Amino acid sequence: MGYKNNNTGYRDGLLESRAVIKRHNYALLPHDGLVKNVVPGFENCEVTILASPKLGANFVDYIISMQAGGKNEKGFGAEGVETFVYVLDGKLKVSDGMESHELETGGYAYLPAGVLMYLENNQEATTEIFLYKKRYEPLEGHEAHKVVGNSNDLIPSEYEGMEDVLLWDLLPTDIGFDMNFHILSFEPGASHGYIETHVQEHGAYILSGQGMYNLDNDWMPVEKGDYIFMGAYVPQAAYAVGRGEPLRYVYSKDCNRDPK
Ligand code: UGY
Ligand code: MN
Repeated sequence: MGYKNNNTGYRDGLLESRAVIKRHNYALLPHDGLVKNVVPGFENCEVTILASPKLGANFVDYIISMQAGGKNEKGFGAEGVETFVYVLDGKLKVSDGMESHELETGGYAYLPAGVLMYLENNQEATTEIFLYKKRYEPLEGHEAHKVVGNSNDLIPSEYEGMEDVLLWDLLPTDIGFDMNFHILSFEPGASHGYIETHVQEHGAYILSGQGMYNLDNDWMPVEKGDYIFMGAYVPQAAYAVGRGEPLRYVYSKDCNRDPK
């Protein structure tokens, strides 16, 4: 049967298709394909840039192996830019230029926009960190503030009522913060309850385990050390495979803002 739209609103047939606009953007960067990048200011550090605006992300993620003496003396961040660091393995000294904190594996620090972050490997052995920066979206009457903690000291909650999926919130949920960092952990065999589609972006670094990850309705194998960028509205879900460790990842998620 024919279909006609003569701009009078009159249609004389059945609709045979529904429009789809595909603008989904995601990336899976397996650990064995990562390369080293030179980032000025980082000394004795092997830096890998992960998601960046070139990929469509509103943030930049890095994996950094800090060798003995590894540091960034000029400070990380900029005016209007917030920063976050998570210690994957080792010991890290982090400072806002006034006060320094000693972090161990699982430790993290958030510094609000405009406060430079100084990092220094705090041991002879290599320290591995996951580093993040993003332009802060201010909200009148509210502010973010420095946060220092260790994920091992936090109590996770059951994710959407599933006892084999646990969620940690690393940062406060108050609306001065325009993003949060979380850890999500799936016991082998556990999965998301449904394929999520949402406006927020994620940069996720896999801390342990193995799984299958659904990105825009394609399932792909992932494992410890891999990195996933999920742009806004990318359909996404995971299930954990294997018998040993949980599939666990640390990830960022923007929040608390009305899109402009
Ligand atoms: O918080 C989240 O949106 C999370 N459940 N997304 C994800 O794991 N891909
Ligand atoms: Mn999500």
